[in-house]
Amino acid sequence: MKASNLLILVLLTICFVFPLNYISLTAASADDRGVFDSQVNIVKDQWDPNDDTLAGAIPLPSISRTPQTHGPHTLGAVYTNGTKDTYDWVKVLLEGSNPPTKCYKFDTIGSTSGPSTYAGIWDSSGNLIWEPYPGDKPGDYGMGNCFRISFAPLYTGWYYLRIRTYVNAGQEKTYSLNYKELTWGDNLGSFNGVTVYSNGETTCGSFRYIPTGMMWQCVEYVNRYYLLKYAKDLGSGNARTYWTNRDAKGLIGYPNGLSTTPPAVGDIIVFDDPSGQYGHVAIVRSVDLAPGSMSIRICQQNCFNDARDVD
Ligand SMILES: [Ca+2]
Repeated sequence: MKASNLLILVLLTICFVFPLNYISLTAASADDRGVFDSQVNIVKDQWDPNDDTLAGAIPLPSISRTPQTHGPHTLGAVYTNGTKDTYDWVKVLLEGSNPPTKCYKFDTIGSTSGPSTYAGIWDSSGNLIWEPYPGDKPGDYGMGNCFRISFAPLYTGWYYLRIRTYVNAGQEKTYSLNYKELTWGDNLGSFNGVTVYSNGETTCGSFRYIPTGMMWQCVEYVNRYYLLKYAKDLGSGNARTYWTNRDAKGLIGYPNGLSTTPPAVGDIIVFDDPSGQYGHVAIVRSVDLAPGSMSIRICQQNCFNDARDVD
């Protein structure tokens, strides 16, 4: 048995990578608010109407790993000239490179009523450069009334965030914007010389790719490990598919609880996902078969996103 050809399935009722991806906008409620807005002269917030355009974007204070909040803002105000407050623009100076080494998170988590917020990121020339789910609520992840974006810039400069209400722009909506730099890209240590990087938060998808996958998901680490240690290209796919597609990947599966072959260092552990979506993968880093202390240790990305991922 070659260590690189062993695959084990472990059924767990956890998903390390992403929460379930519900979409739960209540359209009837949103429509009701839209009618309501057109009939009431809502008091505008302190940044209106200047922040209605990119040119009037409100600069955010220097971004750091300490969470900060800007607001509250109220969208949907009807100005005395009859126009509406449809957009709020903010701008922020972000550090970037190609490939990126930093990732930032923007969200309106905490907003629990009214229509959902919706946002994208523009450059200083007014070009939309980041909208993780075009046509959908970007980064919403089923939180209903919020958006959430993680963004890894490819260059250093000013970036512009435009916030509006989802479906019907211009609806009344009060929200606060949360923002911070993630720990994404931090070197957490290494196993057999293959570096483990922090994904920042398990709920963040950077949507930045290197040949071994999305930086820094669990699958990317396993792919990079096999490429560097075994010169083996495992391809792509969500973590759980490393079990179901094991034949195509040139791997041999050993079902958990059924196989009598113990795992070996360098093997892949595949964790299933009860929702049938993402799952999780990790590399076996040590095996103890002694009676009484029988255990394995694993090395992984995007579980704890701290030193425990290599411990
Ligand atoms: Ca505005």
